[in-house]
Amino acid sequence: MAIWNEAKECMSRDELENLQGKRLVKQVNYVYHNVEFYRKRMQAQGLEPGDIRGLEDLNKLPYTTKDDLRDTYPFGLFAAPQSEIVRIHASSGTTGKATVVGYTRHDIDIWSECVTRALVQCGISKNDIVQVAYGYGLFTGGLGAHYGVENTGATVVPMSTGNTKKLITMMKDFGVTGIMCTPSYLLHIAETIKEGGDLDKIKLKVAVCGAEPWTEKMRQQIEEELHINCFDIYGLSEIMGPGVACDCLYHKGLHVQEDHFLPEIISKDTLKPVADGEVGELVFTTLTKEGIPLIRYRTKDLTSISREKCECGRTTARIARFKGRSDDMLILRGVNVFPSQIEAALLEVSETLPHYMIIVDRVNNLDTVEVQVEVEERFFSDEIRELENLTRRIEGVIKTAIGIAVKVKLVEPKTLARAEGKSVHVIDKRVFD
Ligand code: DLL
Repeated sequence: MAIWNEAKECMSRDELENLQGKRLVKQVNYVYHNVEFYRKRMQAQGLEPGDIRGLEDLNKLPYTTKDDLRDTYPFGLFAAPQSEIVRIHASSGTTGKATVVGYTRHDIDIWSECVTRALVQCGISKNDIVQVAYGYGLFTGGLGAHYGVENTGATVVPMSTGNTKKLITMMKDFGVTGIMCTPSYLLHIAETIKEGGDLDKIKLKVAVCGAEPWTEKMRQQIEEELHINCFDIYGLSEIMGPGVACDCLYHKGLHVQEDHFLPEIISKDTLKPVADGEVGELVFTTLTKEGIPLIRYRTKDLTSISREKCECGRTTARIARFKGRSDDMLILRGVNVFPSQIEAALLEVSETLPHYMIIVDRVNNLDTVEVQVEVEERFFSDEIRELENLTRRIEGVIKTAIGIAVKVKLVEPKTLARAEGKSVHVIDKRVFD
């Protein structure tokens, strides 16, 4: 029997934690004997595999970071020999080298299984036709989603990114019922569908979006605009790719595939675990990975965790919608600001369109922030006073949200660049040296 089938549907927490404990012991043994980096790290702390006897010993283990992956570029953290690695993905680092990950056949099967569970949770079955509009290639989004859709039995249409008109034509002609893409790209697709008067010609019912931070308001907006159910899927290439966690019909947090990925939330300052419900940095230990298993990997994603049973009946832990990343936090005039806070503030103003750009600069040693946001066309033909009033109103809403004054510049629809992959919402021109 394949190892991952040990996890029964809706195990009790005790059963699940028992399984996690056993898998943790096995995974720690595996990395100790197959990855020099981990052997040395553990030895430096006076740790032997035998010291890890279950979940209660997890906090003895050292953390792993993105820098560790960069420092061992390209394959230094691989535990399986090249002959067992059937696929490689890489994520582009903002600085320095890409981080490279490798999968064995078994890893790929588990990945597909995890995406399938997520899709089933979102109501997708073999009766669906699903367009995958994440980028195919080194990014995990395209291929990760692709094999998950196939494994579900649904029909996959591998669109990748890049041709919205063709995507919509096929959506209409094929009777596409599901789509997987970034939420910002789906908003762009929705905009194009409406412009073309195509809304009543599509059969779309479900979207499974992720790969970038977004707000609950944006999720609801997508649902309303396209008359569909829209779900939040999370993942990162270091741990697997899409499907590490996904929300359910109740939208009360993202269920973690806990039999494969052990989550912790830690304080980014003390690095100690925080209580359930408290916001901190999400850390994962892989439990069944063969290619590149990671122990206590610091994701830098900020969220909180709940281990209460969900209304949907699932017992797996849920992580809340992401509050941002500990490393995309902007410090503006000494104040910590997350771009998602500005996005949430903009969504409160009904006249704004969901496309914006935050431009940060430093003039005379003072941080300046300009938020460019698209508003409806009519404001540019109406009296200039209306435009000014709206600008002041938005500046007020943002100031209330983040505590500092920003300059708002309203721009016409379609002025700001549209993303087909991950959207870029911040341009930081400051130089820190
Ligand atoms: O973005 C994997 C993925 C593809 C997830 C498609 C979902 C859908 P990376 O390129 O390694 O992998 O980027 C991982 O993206 O640490 C988060 O900061 C962010 N992220 C991913 N999903 C979400 C989400 C893919 N649902 C990084 N909400 C992660 C917020 C997300 N942030």
